Amino acid sequence: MTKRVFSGVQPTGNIHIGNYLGALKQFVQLQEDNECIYCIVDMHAITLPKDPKELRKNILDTAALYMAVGVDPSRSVVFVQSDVPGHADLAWILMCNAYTGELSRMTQFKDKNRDNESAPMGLFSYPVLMAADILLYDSDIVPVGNDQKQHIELTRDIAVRINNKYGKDTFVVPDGRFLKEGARIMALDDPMSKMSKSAESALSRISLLDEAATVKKAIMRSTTDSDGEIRFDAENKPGISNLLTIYSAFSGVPATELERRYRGEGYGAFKKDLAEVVAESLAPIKRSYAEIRQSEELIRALKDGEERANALAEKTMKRVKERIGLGR
Ligand code: ATP
Ligand code: LTN
Repeated sequence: MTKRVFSGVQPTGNIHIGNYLGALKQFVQLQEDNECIYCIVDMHAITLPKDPKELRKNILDTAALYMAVGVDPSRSVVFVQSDVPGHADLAWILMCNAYTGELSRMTQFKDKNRDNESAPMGLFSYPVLMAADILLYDSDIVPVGNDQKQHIELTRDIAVRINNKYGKDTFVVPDGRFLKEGARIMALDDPMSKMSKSAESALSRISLLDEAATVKKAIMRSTTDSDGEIRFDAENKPGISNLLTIYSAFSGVPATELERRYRGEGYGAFKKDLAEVVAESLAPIKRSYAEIRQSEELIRALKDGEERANALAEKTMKRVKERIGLGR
């Protein structure tokens, strides 16, 4: 039976190989035998202040990147979150069924909320909007990186809670889908924290549109250890283990085989080869991106996605409002 798949990426620029290996790569694979819906979550992006011009540009950049990595808008629904009013509509209903206690335990909120009193409400309720994104489309599967595990659990909890109150088939209870390899790519300059779009140092990440020379510089300078052995050991050798994961994910060669191939070699030679593997993998994405970003097809695809997503969302909202007793 085909399953319904939903996921989203924030249009915040700097989409990196962590986003690709943790999420976007799965988006493409799942299209083969599922009904997929992929969203550019622009309403999530404004939980922290954004320059309007830059945001608008980033929305189209992100949509073009989806397509450049292989998301096919004729098979999957590709659309912009704010083009579908159902997301905010459902988020309110879910907010009335979410607890402030469970939201204050979300680690992403705790990380970004340094100044308690002036943290925007949106930052606090962000995971509820994410739950609305997912539940609005009766999604079965949500492909994401490991950092989203807690948000998926919350989505499931809210769905079950509402089903218990208003009827078992009000919402489909979704499952997260995390890859074994690539679900958590670490920062190149600090392998103890995850690779992030928002980290200050550009050398911490490899963006999908980086030039080969930039890729090489970031990898050659990446933090490793001093024992000189190319061996996977995430606990004691997080830097080299992260590089092995990246190498393996891009080349398809298992990490154990890479260990064997590089036995006795120095980190320098290994890093040089890795830089080539990554740059070669990114080259076709970059070419295809440049073409798609300028094409009319991009705007047409998003318009078509908007219509298809709204049709699905309206059906769910009608059902949910009926169950809850909203409207006439
Ligand atoms: P930031 O790092 O600034 O918090 P982000 O990259 O986590 O932003 P999104 O654009 O919403 O934010 O993430 C898109 C997808 O990429 C999500 O599924 C997320 O789990 C995944 N992802 C993000 N960072 C990594 C990473 N380092 N490794 C693997 N997957 C990741
Ligand atoms: N919260 C996610 C982005 C996101 C998402 C979603 C992912 C918003 N809505 C729905 C999957 C499904 C993040 O910060 N990475």
